[in-house]
Order: sequence, then structure tokens, then C-alpha cells
Amino acid sequence: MRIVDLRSDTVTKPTPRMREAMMSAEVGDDGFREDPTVNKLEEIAAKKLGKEAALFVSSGTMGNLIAIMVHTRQGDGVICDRRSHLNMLTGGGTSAIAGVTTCPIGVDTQGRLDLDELVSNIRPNDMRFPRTTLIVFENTNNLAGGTVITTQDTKELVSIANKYGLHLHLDGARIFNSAVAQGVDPKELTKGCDSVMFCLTKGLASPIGAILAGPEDFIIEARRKRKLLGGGTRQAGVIAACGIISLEEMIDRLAEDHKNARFLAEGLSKIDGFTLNLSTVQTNIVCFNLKLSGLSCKDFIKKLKDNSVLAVHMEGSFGRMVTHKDVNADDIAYALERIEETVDEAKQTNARREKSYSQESVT
Ligand code: TLP
Repeated sequence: MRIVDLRSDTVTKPTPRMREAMMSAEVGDDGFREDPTVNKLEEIAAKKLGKEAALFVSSGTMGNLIAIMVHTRQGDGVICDRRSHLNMLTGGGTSAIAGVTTCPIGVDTQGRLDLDELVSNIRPNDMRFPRTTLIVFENTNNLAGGTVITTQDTKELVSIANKYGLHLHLDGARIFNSAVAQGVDPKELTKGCDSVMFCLTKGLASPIGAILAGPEDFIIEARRKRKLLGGGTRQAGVIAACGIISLEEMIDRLAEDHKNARFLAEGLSKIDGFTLNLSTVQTNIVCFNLKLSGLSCKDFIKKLKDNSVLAVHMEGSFGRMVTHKDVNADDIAYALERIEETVDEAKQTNARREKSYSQESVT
């Protein structure tokens, strides 16, 4: 059965070249820093981001958590977007493990932190308040619709961080989507950030892993925290080999995912019940609101699954679809047909229900 899986770009399968690279990877014990493939991946990644050093970690969640643990002390406060991965989707790890509180603030329609709100949430030096020590922002901003944060936007954050003596961490899970969409070198988007995390497992299609990058002394401390979390690795070259392919072969093709996302978004915007802000569709993410009478967005997405299309329900009428290397334009056209059919079925069911209610009330 044909299934179009638009739940996330995390569903991407490793490429044939990745599977070959896993087989032939040169490996060693990374605990002794002796895995040449891991070392090579970390070097390439640091260079691509314009940072001194990098660390291979198991996941984006772990990379962000380690960054927070290095930049803060227990009891500190971290300013972030209310809908950020950090605030919503880490299973509470930030407070449970790093021992810090998040101070969530709003973003504009383009996913940029509200700078006035940011500044007004930097706590004064008073023992009653958590000490604000860190700002975290996403580029691309996932739940704002995969929107890109520009070099100029980043400069503004850097200058606030510098002015108030705060650290700045970039959750760049999809930083290469942002760079490709804007046609800029990723180094430009990381300039001035104290640390950067990006995921190898999303559009870049690796099966495991993320990178945390920053100055040498930050990475030495990050390596210690990774150990503390039980995240140290041994012959991790077998997976780092995929990461190298992600960085060497999978970045430029992200443009195709962006084109498919636009095609999907434009198609969705013409279907009854869907509302989208097309100006936020800048990369591979399509966020939408769905309002149908008699069927919630959550139940619609469940029904859609029976009609071969997988999407994610976020909250209320808010849902998300993501394009990636394992869906092409033809799959998107097919998905749009199935979505339209599902909407029609839902409308017919609702019309029948309303008709039977009105008959019941007459009799
Ligand atoms: N995002 C995933 C889900 O966990 C929601 C997705 O499907 O988008 N930062 C950002 C901006 C992310 O979007 C994600 C994952 C992470 C961090 C965490 O990365 P992983 O999944 O590798 O822990």
C-alpha cells in the first residue's frame, strides 16, 4: 500500500551510500578519541559551522541539553521561544536534568524571538529570581512553520546577548535547510553564537546523531557532560560514517524538499477547512490550522492515516506536515488528492449526521 509519510523529516531512511559506508567505516574506541571516522565527522562539522570544535552526540535533544548544562548552573533561567522544541518536547529534561527553569517568550509570524519581550525577561540580579544566563533560539524555527532566521536577525540576538552578558545557543536542528533556503553559508548564521547544535537525522537522512559545536574549551566541557549523561560512545564510526555522507552529499538536495513543501502548502491552502500562512513556508515544513465542522484536526489526522497520508497533530486545530528525501513531487500530488478526499468524506459524514439530527428533532 502506498503511504506518504509527512510526519517529519526524521522518518528518512539511510541512503545506499550510507549503508555501504557503515560497512566499511574505519573505527576505534571513541572513549580514547581513537575513532578516526568520528574524529573526521567532528572536524568537518566544526569547519562547516565556523566553530573551533565539535562533538558527536546521540540526538538533538542531547546536544541542546549538554549545551544548557555547560552554559548554566542549577537554578539559572533560560529564555526561549514558547513553542520551541526545548520548551515543549524534551520530556521536561531541561528542568529534570539541567536543573534550570525556562522562561518562554513569544515570536513573531516569522519565528523571530520578540526582542522587547526578551529584554524585559532578563531578570535583574536579585536573589529571588533565577539568574538569566542563556538565550536559546531555533533556526529554522520548527513550529513557526520552518521559518528561516537571517544573519541580521542573528546579529540582533548576538548584540543583546553581549550587552547583557548572556550566552547564546543556537538550536540549529535544521540549520542547513535555513542556509540552503537563504543561499548563505551556514557560518554566517552561526556567527556570534556561543554554541550550535544541528541534527544529522532530519533532512540529512542519517540514522542517528547530532553535532554540538563551539569553542574548544566549551567542547571539552561538553564531552564531560556527554559522559555524565551516559552518552559516551565506542566504535561510533559506523554511524559517524553516515554523518559524513550527510554533510558531503545531502545538503544541496534540501532545496528539492523546500520546493515540494511549497507545492504541498499551495495545494493545502486550496482545500476547504485548511488555513495556512504561506509566507512561513520557507523550507520543508508546512504548519496549518484545520477547522471542519464535526471533526477535530486530531481526528482528521487519524482518518487521514487510513487514507495513506501521515501527518502530525500538534495542538487544537494546529497540525504539521514535513517534506524530505523519501517523498517526491508525485507523492505530494497523491497526498493532496487523498487529503481532499478525506475532507470530502468528513463533510459528507457531517451532513448525514446533521440531517439525521434534524429529522430526529422533527419526529
Ligand atoms: N524535532 C522532531 C520532533 O521531536 C518534534 C520533529 O519531528 O520536528 N530541535 C528542534 C528544532 C527539533 O525540531 C528537534 C526534533 C530537536 C531539537 C531534537 O532532535 P532529536 O529528535 O534528534 O532529539
